[in-house]
Parts: sequence; C-alpha cells; structure tokens
Amino acid sequence: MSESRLVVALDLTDKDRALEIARSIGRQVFAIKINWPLVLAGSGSIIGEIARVSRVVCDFKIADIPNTNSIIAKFARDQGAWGIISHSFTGLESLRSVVEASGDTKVFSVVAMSHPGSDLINDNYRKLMDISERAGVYGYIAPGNKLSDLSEIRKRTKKTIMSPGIGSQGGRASDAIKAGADLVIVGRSIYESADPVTAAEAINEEIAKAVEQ
Ligand code: U5P
Repeated sequence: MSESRLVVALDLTDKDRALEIARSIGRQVFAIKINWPLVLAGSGSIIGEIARVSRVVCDFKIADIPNTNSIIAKFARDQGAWGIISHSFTGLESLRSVVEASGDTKVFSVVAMSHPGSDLINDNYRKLMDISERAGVYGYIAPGNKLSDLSEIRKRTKKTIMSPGIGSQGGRASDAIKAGADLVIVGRSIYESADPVTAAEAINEEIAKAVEQ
C-alpha cells in the first residue's frame, strides 16, 4: 500500500491519552499534528516524545515579529518536528524568519482557513501565496471543506498542500484529495472516536480509493 496521506491532529489536553493514541496510530499515518492545546497542557517536550513514533507537524500558526517567530521555529526544529505551520499575513520578514530558523523542518504557510468567518484571510490567498513563495515555504495549508478555494490554490502551486476541515468541519477526505490536497488533516473524527485506529484506517482507505480514481 502507498504511504498514508493522513495527518492526525491531536488537540487533546490529556497528554497520556494523546501519547496513547499517537503510539497506536503512529505507523499508519503520514504525521501527527500537535497544536497549542497539547503543548499548553504539558510542555514542548511532547514534540520529541511523539517524534519517536511518527513525523510531527507543529501547528503553532506562528504570527509574530521576526525575532519571536525565529525562537518558536527553532524550538520546534530542535525538538525534532518534521513540519511547522506559520501564518503568512504577518508579512515577508516574519515568514522568512520562520523559514530561516526552521532548517530542515518544513514550513507550511496558512493561506486560507476552514472555519466560518475566515473570509479576511481566504479573500487574500493570492497575496499570501506571493509572500509565502518569496519567503521560500515548503507547502501550504488550505481548507479541505472549501473546495473552490482549495482548487484555486492548487492551480497556483505544485507545492505540498495540507488540508484541514475534514469530518467535524464538514469536509470529506476524498473530496479534498480530488480538489488538490496532498495531505488531509483530521482531528476530532479520530481522537474522539471510540476506536481511533479503525477510524484512521477508514480514512486511509477512503483516500486510497480517491487517489485510484
Ligand atoms: N486547522 C483547521 N483549520 C485551518 C487551519 C488549521 O481546522 O484552517 C486545525 C485546527 O486547529 C485543528 C485541526 O487542529 O486543524 C482540525 O481539527 P478537526 O476539526 O478535524 O477536529
């Protein structure tokens, strides 16, 4: 079977449960994404702990001045993060500081979001992609539940697109893949499930079928 395209978001504040899920699904997913809830519940060392069982994407949506951005990005890199998510609306200097401090850790910039009310960002994806290209990002975050935005962004880049908005936010993994996502992010539909391993497997199968079509 080809490699999974599933990135599981573990937005839990129960560190033990998060580690339990990470250890059980680590080998069947592309990566595990961690966000502020899990880091604030424990410490940044959770990045390294999860990195032992899976690639880790740090979804810190970095959005500050260049110096602060560099400190955050370097921390994630030093803990062993495979990827890091940054905002781009703060401008070229801020995003470039993330790219420079990340070293081999891959930087994904947010150019459109999945939630209601994200129009301010989504209406500006062209400008945000321009900033991101100049900063040298590795890939993009674009919504898997807003397929017209996702496919417009796909048309403008060959870079890796990672898409949230699947399951609890109404999107379908297969639709997001067909609209141009390379990787799909799924959180609650997996970590709130009674059986996260089976839930992740079902999404892997749905994606594999969509890729074959
Ligand atoms: N996320 C979004 N939408 C975005 C950018 C990031 O949902 O536009 C993140 C959320 O912060 C969460 C995950 O960590 O992706 C989606 O979780 P869920 O809705 O699948 O539970």
